[in-house]
Amino acid sequence: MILDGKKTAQEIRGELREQIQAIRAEGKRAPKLAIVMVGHNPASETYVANKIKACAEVGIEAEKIAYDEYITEQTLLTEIQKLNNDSSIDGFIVQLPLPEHIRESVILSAIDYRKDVDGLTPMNVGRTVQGLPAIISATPRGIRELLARYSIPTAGKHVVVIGRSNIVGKPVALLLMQRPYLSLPGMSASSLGDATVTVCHSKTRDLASICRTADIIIVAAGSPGLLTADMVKPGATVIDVGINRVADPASAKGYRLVGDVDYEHVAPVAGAITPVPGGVGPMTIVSLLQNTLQAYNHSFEQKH
Ligand code: BQF
Repeated sequence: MILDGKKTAQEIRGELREQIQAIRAEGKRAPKLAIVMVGHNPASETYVANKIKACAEVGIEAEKIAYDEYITEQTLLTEIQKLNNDSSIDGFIVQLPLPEHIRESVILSAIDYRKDVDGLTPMNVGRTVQGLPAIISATPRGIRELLARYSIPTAGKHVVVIGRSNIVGKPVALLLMQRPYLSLPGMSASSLGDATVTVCHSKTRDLASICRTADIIIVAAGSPGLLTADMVKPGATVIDVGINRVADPASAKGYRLVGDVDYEHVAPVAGAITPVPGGVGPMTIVSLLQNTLQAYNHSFEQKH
């Protein structure tokens, strides 16, 4: 079975669009997302364009705020303070990666957690750890939603996560090991969570044997073709988070996207698998929209 993230994300956008239409029908303003972009990394430009287009489709107002790649950390912090204090903006993200001279941790820590719709601030991560209401980071939320919509339970299952980044590996491991009833508002009720999670990384010994014991493998290593067929138990679910550009003179753009999974050989062994493109990527974008609506609803509870 192919876990079609493109189609699932489209369905969720339809649901969001209706929810936002209902809000507008009450005479309330539209939710608004701001996207801070520093410099001009071509991949980031594409991602930001994807986000702006998705916002338009559901009725979220989007504003791109672009800065020169030489902006100082201090100036960027000042700009973030302005967004924190701007009541017309429900949520904002700082598109990653940032240029080398800007410390990602310093920037992320400055974002008001109530507006942190990427769910990457220490506050949202810590609140997630403690099972408190929080904004969940976009890719883990998208993965959980995809599993939920395909009725793939995680309770009691062995989930192997490959990759330990702050953006994907660590938070997805945390999310799937959670007690589900301590989970967060805005999520469809489900049997997700309660997994036994193993997190693997570049120093892990005998990755292949660990993977072969997995019911669900989540690959977020940034290494094309890392997961091969011999590492997958027949019938296991394979979630490919990798987005790698490989040169392809035959394609119009000169490259094509491949994941971290040797799809051709793994797909016949796996019980369910996400393609790249069209798997986790679109789910990540739609999670950002869900998080923005969550931040908007919360701001109305507080102030209006
Ligand atoms: C698809 C991202 C690495 C580093 C920073 C749809 C996206 C990608 C693929 C997308 C990503 C990856 C994003 C597909 C946003 C996901 O059809 O397969 C959408 O736009 N993404 C990002 O903002 O920053 C990244 C990956």
